[in-house]
Amino acid sequence: MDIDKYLGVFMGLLIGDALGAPFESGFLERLVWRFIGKKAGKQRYTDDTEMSIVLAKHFIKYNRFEPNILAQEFAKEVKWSRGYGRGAVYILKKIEKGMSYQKAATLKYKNGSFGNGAAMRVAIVTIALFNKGIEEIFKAVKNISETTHMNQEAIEGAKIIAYMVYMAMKIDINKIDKLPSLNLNDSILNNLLSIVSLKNYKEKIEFIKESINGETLTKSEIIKFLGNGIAAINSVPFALYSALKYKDSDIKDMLNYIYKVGGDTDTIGAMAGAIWGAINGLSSIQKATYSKIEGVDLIMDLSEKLFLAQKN
Ligand code: R7I
Ligand code: MG
Ligand code: MG
Repeated sequence: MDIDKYLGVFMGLLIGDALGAPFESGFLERLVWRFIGKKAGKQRYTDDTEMSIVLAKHFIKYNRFEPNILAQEFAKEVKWSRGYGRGAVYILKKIEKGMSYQKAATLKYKNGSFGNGAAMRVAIVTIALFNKGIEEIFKAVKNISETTHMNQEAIEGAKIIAYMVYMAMKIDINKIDKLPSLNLNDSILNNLLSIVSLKNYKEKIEFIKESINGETLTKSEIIKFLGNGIAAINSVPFALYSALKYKDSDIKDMLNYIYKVGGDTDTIGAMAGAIWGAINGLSSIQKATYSKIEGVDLIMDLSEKLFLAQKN
């Protein structure tokens, strides 16, 4: 596997998150971000990237994922200024005080959170375990999701993003022109459907299959048919639609489209950014796109270390 794709995944996630943060949610959130959204002149990243960094550092240290330790590490890192979900903060505070994640994760919502917090960081699981294959990745996705998200919808959303990144890593862009894009979209979506078990995801992916090769969906169509909110079921499908629709375009065009639709812009940007980066690699992103974003050197360093770790 090419290091450019490792860099592409993590940088795509960072870029989608940091550039999307100023557009997230409603008026109040955007107002707050106007005051705290810059750090030393650079655009701040949010919880999406922060949790991904924790995952990457964890894997680099242990060369595997240990959910109990990971839950503690997530908990230690939480800062309100990164814009965490309210349920996530609640759970992580309990874990920090010594409660097991198995207990904490269903305290606030009895079936566990259906938010997209497991899906937003899951691309890192795919690149860390890429050489181990998809079954190992799926096992880890479930275990890692459950440290904060016990809800089946949240876990399924994470599984979908993990698999999309996995398939995207395998696409050879030098050959993409020779493959009719129409067939590529169809085969990716068919593969995806084969691993999805929840009906509401299946329906949305079927809808994407029907619409992906037509006109780009408008804002109101996205909101009506796919959703653009904080629940995994309302953000994962839109992220994968955007990544497939814009895979041959500049990452900025994809992100501008996502930000215009609005809603959970940082997270949808992070998930789509990771998939886009897995297809195209960092070398396809102009430096100017990320030159004013916080954390670029760190993300590059962690991506390289993950790349080297998977060789072992
Ligand atoms: O899923 P999570 O980590 O949130 C990630 C989102 C991303 O957009 C980040 O950028 C950040 O902004 O937050 O955090 P949770 O708090 O677990 O879930 C997010 C929200 O979904 C919660 O604050 C609730 O509003 C809602 N939610 C639920 N509401 C009712 N019942 C999640 N699960 C439930 C539920 O079971
Ligand atoms: Mg965020
Ligand atoms: Mg978000």
